[in-house]
Amino acid sequence: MTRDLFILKLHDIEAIKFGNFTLKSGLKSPFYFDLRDMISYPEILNGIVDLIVERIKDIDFDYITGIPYTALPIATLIADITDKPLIYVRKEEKAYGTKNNIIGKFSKGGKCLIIDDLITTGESIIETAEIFKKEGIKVSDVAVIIERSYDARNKLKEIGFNLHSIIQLDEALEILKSYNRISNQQVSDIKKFTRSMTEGNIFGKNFENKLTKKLKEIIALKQSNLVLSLDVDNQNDFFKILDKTAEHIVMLKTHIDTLNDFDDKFITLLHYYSKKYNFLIFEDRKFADIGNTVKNQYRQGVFKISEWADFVTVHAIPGEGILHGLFKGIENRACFLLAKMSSKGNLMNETYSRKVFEMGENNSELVSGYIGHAESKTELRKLKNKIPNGQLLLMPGVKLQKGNDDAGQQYTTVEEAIEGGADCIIVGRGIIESENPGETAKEYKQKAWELYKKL
Ligand code: S5P
Repeated sequence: MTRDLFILKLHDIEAIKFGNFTLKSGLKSPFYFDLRDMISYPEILNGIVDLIVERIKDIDFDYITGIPYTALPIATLIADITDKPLIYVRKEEKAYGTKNNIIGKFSKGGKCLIIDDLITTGESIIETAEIFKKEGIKVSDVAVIIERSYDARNKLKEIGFNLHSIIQLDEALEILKSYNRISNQQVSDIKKFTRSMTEGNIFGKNFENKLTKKLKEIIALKQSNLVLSLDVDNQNDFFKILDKTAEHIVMLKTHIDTLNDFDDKFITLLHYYSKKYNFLIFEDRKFADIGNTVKNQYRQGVFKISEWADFVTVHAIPGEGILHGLFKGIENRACFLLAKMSSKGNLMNETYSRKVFEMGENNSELVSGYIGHAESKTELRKLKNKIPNGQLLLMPGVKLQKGNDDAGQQYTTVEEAIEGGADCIIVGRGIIESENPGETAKEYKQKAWELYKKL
């Protein structure tokens, strides 16, 4: 069997699937591999055995093992063809008697070839090799069917193992694409996903901090993606609107310096509402100075923002010192970086946004996500695809209808925002200028959630 045919057959039997999968770690993956059922298809099983036998023909080894369960029957067939003794590590540790974790006959000093179906982190291969090592069996070669992470190859190399794979993820994608089984978009989504998984642990790395997690929990709990931007100039209007809208929102965004009658009571009441209705507080301060200055702006002055706001907005333009200045010594606070503004003619181009994402990824304990706007869902999707896994995209400039204001604000619709990948929509005047802000907030919430659920 050729490698092309093998991959197509795996796709036929749904051992390779594409879509939207939630992994054990909670990460959303655009693809999923599960080769367990392959053993029930003799043609596929024989095909892969032939491909592996061909791949390992120049390797010198005394024993062969397969990592239970999936790779064990495969290794058995290979043992037969290559005429090598089969041994394997029991999956459950033996609870009594001699602590013999290796099944089969072997002598110390022998060399064992390990077979596995998929390699992701390399952890199970390393664990197996450790057990062999304790019993005096050497390991230097590992053969796998699908290699879906490149970091694992380097990790194995560092400890002296050669990895022989039948097919790498990128090759499998190319094959499936050339037979029209998947689209270019899917290929680029998957590549983006695997690229964003760094440091060897393909499914472990997630750039999500505690506050991001909390916000995601509230989104799920309240079934809402709505952030209300409550831009009014007095407390009376502020709390009148908040009272009607609080049950529908996941986060309240403030511009505290536009209130004419700010006092400490404002914060007390704001906290009361945030607890009662379970939303987070987001002061849209847009810090943009050197670390030392923002440190004081954040902690001091009339507003003492660091004391009450869960999140703030930050411009990345001064460099990452701004993040260190803001958050040094402060716990349970995070920010959103401005990646692409909604105002007409803003100077944030693609290169700028990419650098912002890099800064956010490198400081993910402080950065929960990004503010990004695009006129269409295609454009927004492009932006979203560059965002590190686990971090959020919040989109301002959203109304029920497209349009502009007379000061450069550009609006696009809830559909474009959510279908383009926004995790939350930030809505201000669309709600607060309506006759009935409570009803309108509910309408935005429901509309966004319906679309979000379908993704
Ligand atoms: O690019 C941006 C970033 C932000 S945070 N464009 C924005 O409009 N915002 C903020 O979102 C803006 O400061 C305002 O508070 C809110 C949008 O309000 P609206 O009334 O235009 O919906």
